[in-house]
Amino acid sequence: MTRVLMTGFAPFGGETVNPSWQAVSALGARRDDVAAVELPCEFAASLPALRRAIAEHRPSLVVCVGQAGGRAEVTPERVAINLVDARIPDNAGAQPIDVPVVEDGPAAYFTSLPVKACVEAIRAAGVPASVSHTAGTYVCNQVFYGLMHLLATDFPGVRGGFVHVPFSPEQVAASGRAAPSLGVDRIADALEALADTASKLTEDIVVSAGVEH
Ligand code: PCA
Repeated sequence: MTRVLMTGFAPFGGETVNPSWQAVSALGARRDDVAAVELPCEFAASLPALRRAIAEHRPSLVVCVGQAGGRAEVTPERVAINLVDARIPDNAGAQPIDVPVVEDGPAAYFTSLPVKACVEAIRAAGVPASVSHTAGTYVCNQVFYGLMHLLATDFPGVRGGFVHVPFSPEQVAASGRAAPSLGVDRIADALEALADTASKLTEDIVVSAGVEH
């Protein structure tokens, strides 16, 4: 049985909840083979916490999840870049600008999740989804890049990737902002479909996920 480590983030940017952790903890409660761990939304502490979680749980698959407020879909990320450029301070007050995640690391890493097959499986579970080609330049991209670097250097054979999820309805209601949202149970359904697909498939399917910008 594949053991999956799934992480979500602590609330940040003035929010009181983070849908990534709400959904990941719900899935961890549903499934014995999914270990759920919350990461701090702090540049200095997030990757050490991720490394500890991988060392403790020894998963064969690692899926890190974060909030992308404003997105309407669950978006498996395809590429992590070696760059931090923080829009707002993190939860420890740090706001690094234009620094690499890993000094002298490669410019980017691709996910090792079959993101297109995962998108199809999430849609089949009734949740809107699409492949994303940018995880941003904040803590989520840092964790995604750091995860892929860690797996490449220290945990051969372990696969991993990152997924961004929309606001939860309670966040939108609390702020009164006109932003799309998805219920936490539906996000958990999406993450479950993604974990099951990624556990089964090592090669992605060939369908277009290209977008025009
Ligand atoms: N989202 C932020 C960091 C933590 C989170 O949940 C991001 O997209 O970088």
